[in-house]
Formats: sequence, structure tokens, C-alpha cells
Amino acid sequence: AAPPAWWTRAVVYQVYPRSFADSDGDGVGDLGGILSRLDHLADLGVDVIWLSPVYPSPQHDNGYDISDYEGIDPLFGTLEDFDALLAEVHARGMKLVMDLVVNHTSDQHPWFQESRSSLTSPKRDWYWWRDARTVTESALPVEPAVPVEPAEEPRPVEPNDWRSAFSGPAWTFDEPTGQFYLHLFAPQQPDLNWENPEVRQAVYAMMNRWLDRGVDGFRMDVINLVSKRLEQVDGGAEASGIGFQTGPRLHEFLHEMHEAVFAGRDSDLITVGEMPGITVEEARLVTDPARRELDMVFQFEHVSLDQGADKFDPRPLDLVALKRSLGRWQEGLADVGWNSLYLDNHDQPRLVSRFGDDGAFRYESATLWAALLHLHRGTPYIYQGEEIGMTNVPFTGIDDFRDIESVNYYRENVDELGRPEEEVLAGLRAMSRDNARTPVQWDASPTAGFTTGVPWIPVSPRSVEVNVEADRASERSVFAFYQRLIDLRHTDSTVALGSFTMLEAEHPRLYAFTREGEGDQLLVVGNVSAEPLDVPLLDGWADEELVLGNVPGDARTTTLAPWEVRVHRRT
Ligand code: TEU
Repeated sequence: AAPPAWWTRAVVYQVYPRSFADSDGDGVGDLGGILSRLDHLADLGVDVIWLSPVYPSPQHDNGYDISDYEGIDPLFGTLEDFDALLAEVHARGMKLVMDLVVNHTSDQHPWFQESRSSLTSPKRDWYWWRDARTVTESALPVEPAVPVEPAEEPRPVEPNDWRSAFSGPAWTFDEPTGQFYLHLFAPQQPDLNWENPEVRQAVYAMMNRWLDRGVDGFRMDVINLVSKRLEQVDGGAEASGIGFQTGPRLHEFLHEMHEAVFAGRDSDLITVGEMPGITVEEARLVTDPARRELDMVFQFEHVSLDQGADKFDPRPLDLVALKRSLGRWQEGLADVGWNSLYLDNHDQPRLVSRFGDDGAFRYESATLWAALLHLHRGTPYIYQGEEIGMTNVPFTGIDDFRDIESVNYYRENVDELGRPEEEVLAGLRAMSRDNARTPVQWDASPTAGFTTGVPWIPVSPRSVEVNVEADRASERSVFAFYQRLIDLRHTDSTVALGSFTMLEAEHPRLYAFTREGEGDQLLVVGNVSAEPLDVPLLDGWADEELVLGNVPGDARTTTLAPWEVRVHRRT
């Protein structure tokens, strides 16, 4: 068999550039800021840095709406700054991965400008244009109960009832040519038509140029959505929600991309596809090395379990459900394929507030979740600020929020549907993506060491107490704990490659599993609660080597303190 890929022993760190560090005082993070903080990442020990988008963009979705794939937004710097950053990342032995956002472009991208210009534009078919639905196809009853006066001017009706992820219909009518275009996200993010081979070739050529420039791979935004269920685009009202399902040609497209971009290159690259709604069976196909598609995927099952009616209706964590889900992914990708491991990113609220206790047990719960996650089999991802246990933010009102998804949700629910403002704000405070997007807290100063200017989004008031300087000086440093986990991933082949077995799957407060390697076995046990927990299965383990723990004291007891995690090794 082929030797295990390098990324089985690697840890990736995600930088969200606008919130990481600002070097020019305009209140927005930039490439110079990242450069100035590279040693923080080198000290942490991560292998790969994934940069969220830095390309030119109108910034409706903070750069996930790209108007030029070949450049750098002046907000963040220049191509020269980028090359300098890349060189410094490489000089420290790390790799740099770009965000690839090719399910959609900005509506300001020249491709879309040309596409929308006329029905006969050579790029018309690069996007999803459709006629309005005719009235007879709509859901109106045949005989209205009360005769209605004909409306003044019939409004064009969307081709189907798909909804955008950011509220409202997924179709926008474009007056000049009298057709609708599809956007699964904001109207400023029209979806590219991957059915058209010219689109795919243009994307592959662009990817090749970035690789030639020296970047080390791609994180591919919503890449499973590039293949859509064609037949249902024209399917009328039935199609609700279908837009967010993987389409039939995904594997074909990914394999074609592999051949066109990655096949002729060395194997030092890394590819990870973000895939909302992907099943473990599909992910296994995508990550089976023999099929030559992608190295790993970001799945969404485990971060969807605490959602009620919608994303902003949070429910308490159901630990049994979480273990069932992550356990199934471990099993499903055990012999073929590979998992990516994440709990935090720029689209998720902060881990320690969501699944832990960001008050009295902030250190313990942040480190417990870190250990549980990093000791699964797969490649762990750390999101900026996670390594110091940054928390959700006590936003005071809607004016504190910047995220298009959050602001649109508020408008729809408060202004249009008339829901109580406090109820909607409570949902946003718990789940908004802006929780992850406030500036990284470097020190206790008023702007947290992020900028000398006015930050584009408020700095969390928790920065006085939670910041890099304070954490690194503390006896109970979250950063130091992450260093240890990363070191284990690098040096311990059981952590990297050992098999995974979930234990006590039905226990509501205990997270326990083993990893079995060539000559040893690791036991990982975590008390996911604020009460002490007696763990009989520690019998016979507690006397063995303690590899790692987050609560000082007697590791030989079989009782775990609140939020205690322990890792024992038996040979
Ligand atoms: O996110 C895709 C996605 O499915 C969600 O996580 C999304 O953020 C939204 O919250 C759905 O409720 C990716 C990017 O990570 C995200 O930042 C972008 O906004 C989105 O695609 C569009 O490019």
C-alpha cells in the first residue's frame, strides 16, 4: 500500500484575514497583519495556513463574492504582499492554502457582467438564466374562492421556489434581458454554470496559475453544489430546498479537476472540499484516493445537531447524538478515505460558548473539546482565536452585526414576519457567524492589539481577560494545550493513524474512545459536564501513563472533575 499522506500528521490553521491583524490602521485585517503574526502560528506548530478569500471583491459576503480570481483586494494588500507572505510562510516550514470560491462569482465579475449583457452573449450560458414561470404553472388554485381583480402588472414569478441561504428567493429577475438568474447565496453571488465545459476549463486554468505561483492547495467553498439537480431547476414549486443537495455530476467534475490541475504535480498539495449536506457514503467516494477527487471534505452533520426550526433556533447539545454522528464518520472513513476534524470556523459560533462553558470552566471546556477533536482520526483544523479559547460575543443590538446572513435574517424575521426582536437577537447572539468574526484578541488594550484604527466590527468586551498575551502568560494556557496536541499529531503514529473505537456511546455526559496503534493503545475520556463524573472504565487504565490532561491532580482516580479530559496510554 502507498505510504500515508503527509497531511495525516498535519494540523491546519484557518485565518480569516479581515479579523486577524491590521497593519495599516484602516480597521480591517490585511496581509501585512498576517505577516507580522506569523511567528504566533509557527510557535503554535501548525503545518498549514488556510486563508479565507483575499481576492478583489465588493465584500458583500466578506470576500466570498469574488470579482477577480487573479488578484488581491487592495483592502488586504497587493500581489507583491501576497508573494512576500507566501515566502515567509514557506521559510517557516509551513504551507499556504487558498480559498477557492467557484460555485459562484460576484455579480461584479466581468464574466457575469458579460453574461447579463444580452441573451446572445457568448458567456450567457456561464450562469443559470431561466425564464419566469408562467402563471398557470404557479401554485394558484384553478378556481379562486373569491373572484380576484387582475393585478395591475403581473410580477414575474421565480422559475422555482428555491430559497437563498441568506433569506429570500434564490432567483433574481434581471430587467435588461427579462430573465432570472440563480444565486444559492446573495443576489450579488450568481451561481456559475458548471454544466458548461468552458466554465470548468476557466476555473482549472485559474487554479493552475495559483499553484504555479507557489500555493500549496485549496479549500473549496461549497464545492458539492457545483453540480445541481438540473431536472428540478425547471421543476416548479416541488423543488424547495433541493438547491442545497449534491448534484449528479459531482464526482465527474472533481475527477476532471484532479486530472486538469493536480495530476501532474507533486503530492505536497492538500485539497479539502466544503460540502454542506454531504453524506458519509458520498464523502467516502470523494476521498477514496483511488478515485482521484479530493483529499478530504468538511461535512456539516455534527454542527447541525443543535439546530431547531432553523439555524438561529439553538438547542442544547445532545452529546449522544454528537457521538453517534462523529462515530459514524470515523467508521465510514476508516479503511477508505479521510476525515477532516473541525468544530470552529468563520461560519460557526465559538466552540467554547456553544458546547462548553465560557464562564467558570472556560479553560477546562476549551481544552476538553480540543483534545476530543484532535485525537479523532483525521486532519484537525483550528480556527483563529480557538487556540486561546475565544468566546461568543455579547452583541448589544442588530447594529453590532455585520454578517449578511445575520442581518438579512433579522430583517426577514423582525421587520417582515414581526417576530419579537429580543427572541431573534437571542438566536443571533448564540449562532451568528459574527461570533467568529470579531477581531483576534492579541492583548488587553481597547482594540485588542488588532488595529490602531477603528475596527470594522466591535472588539469583544471579553478581550480584557481573554487574549493571546494573557493566555500565554497563564499557568492554564489554552495555547500551550494546543501546542501539545499538535506535537502529538506530529510525533505519535497512533494519534495520526491508529484505529478509532467509540466507547459508552449512550452515555449522556461521557465522551470516551480508544485509538489503537501498532504496539499501543490510547484511551481518551472526557467529562462533558460541570459535575464530577465517575468513570468505571478508567479502572485498569488510570495507573497507565498519563499522556495528557487538563486538570492537575491525581490521575489515578476513576473520577473525572468537571470538564476534565484525560489521555492514557497502554502498551
Ligand atoms: O459556506 C457555506 C455554507 O453552507 C454555510 O456554512 C453558510 O455559511 C451559511 O451559514 C448557511 O447557513 C460557505 C462559506 O464558508 C461562507 O462563509 C460563505 O458565506 C458561503 O459559502 C458562500 O460562499
